[in-house]
Amino acid sequence: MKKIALITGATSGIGKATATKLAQNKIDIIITGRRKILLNELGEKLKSQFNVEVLELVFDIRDQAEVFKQIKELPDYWKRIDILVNNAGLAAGLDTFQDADIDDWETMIDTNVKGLLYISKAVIPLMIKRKRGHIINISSTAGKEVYFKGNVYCGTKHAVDAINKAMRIDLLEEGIKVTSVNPGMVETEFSLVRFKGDREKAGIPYKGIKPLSGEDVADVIWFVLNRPDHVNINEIIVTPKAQANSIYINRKME
Ligand code: NDP
Ligand code: 8X3
Repeated sequence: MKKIALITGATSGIGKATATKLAQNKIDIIITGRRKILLNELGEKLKSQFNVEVLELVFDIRDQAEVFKQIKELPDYWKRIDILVNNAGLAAGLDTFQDADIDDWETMIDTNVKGLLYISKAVIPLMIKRKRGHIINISSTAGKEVYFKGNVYCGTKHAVDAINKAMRIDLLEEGIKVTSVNPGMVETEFSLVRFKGDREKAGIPYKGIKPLSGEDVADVIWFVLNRPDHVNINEIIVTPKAQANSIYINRKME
C-alpha cells in the first residue's frame, strides 16, 4: 500500500522541494499552504510528473478551528497519514528586542509554535490508531543558538526543538517516530518574507556564501524517512559548508 505524507507550507522553499522529493518516491501527498494557486500548480505538476495522488488543502495554520476541521473532513483514504512534515513557518523582521514589532512576534509564535501544535494535535490521533507514523519537525540552527536580532524567531525555533523532544518521549509507546531537521541558511522565500518583500535586504544573508537549497534539505528529510523501521534519527543539523552554526559564517568562500 502506498504511503501518505502531509507537508505543511508546500507552496515554496523546503516544503515544495520535500513534496516533490516524496512524490518522486511514489508517496501520495497532502500539500498545504495559504496560496491556492501555487498549491494547485504544484499539485498538477506532481500528479502528471510522478503519477501520485495529491490533495491540496488551503488553510492558515494559525486558525485552530480550521486546522481541526480540515483534518477531520479528510476523505478516509487520506486519513492514513504515515508522514507529517511540520514545515510551515517564517521569520518576521530582524530587529533588536527593544525595536521589534510586537505583531511580528505574534505572527511568528502563532505560526511556528501554535500552528505546529494544532496540526500535530489533529494528525497524531490518526497515527496512534494505526500505531505507526513519522513526524518531522523543521526547526533550525536558530533553535540551537540565538543570534543578534533573532530574539523571538530563535525563541520559536528553540520551542520547536523542545516540542520535538517532548513529542518523541510521549509518542514512544505509540510506535511513532519523531525527528527534528535543523537547517542553517537555505535560499527560499524565507528572507523575502522576513524583510517583507525588500529584495535587497533579503539577499544580504546569502552574500559571499553558497547557501543550501530547498532540495538539499529535502534530500536530508528523505534520508531520515528512508531509514529501516527500527532506526530513528532524533535530530539532524545541516548547514552550508560556509556556516559553522547560527553565528560563525565564512563569507570568503564564494
Ligand atoms: P518559505 O517562505 O519559502 O516557505 C514557507 C512556507 O510556509 C510557505 O509554503 C508558506 O505558505 C507556509 N506558511 C507560512 N505561514 C503560513 C501560515 N500562516 N499558514 C499556512 N502556511 C504558512 O520558507 P522556507 O521554505 O525556508 O521555510 C520553511 C521552514 O523552514 C520554516 O519553518 C522556516 O522557519 C524553516 N527554516 C528555514 C531556513 C531558511 O534559511 N530558509 C533555515 C532553517 C529553518 P503560504 O505563504 O502559501 O501560506
Ligand atoms: C532560518 C535560518 O539563520 O536565518 O531558520 O535564522 S536563520
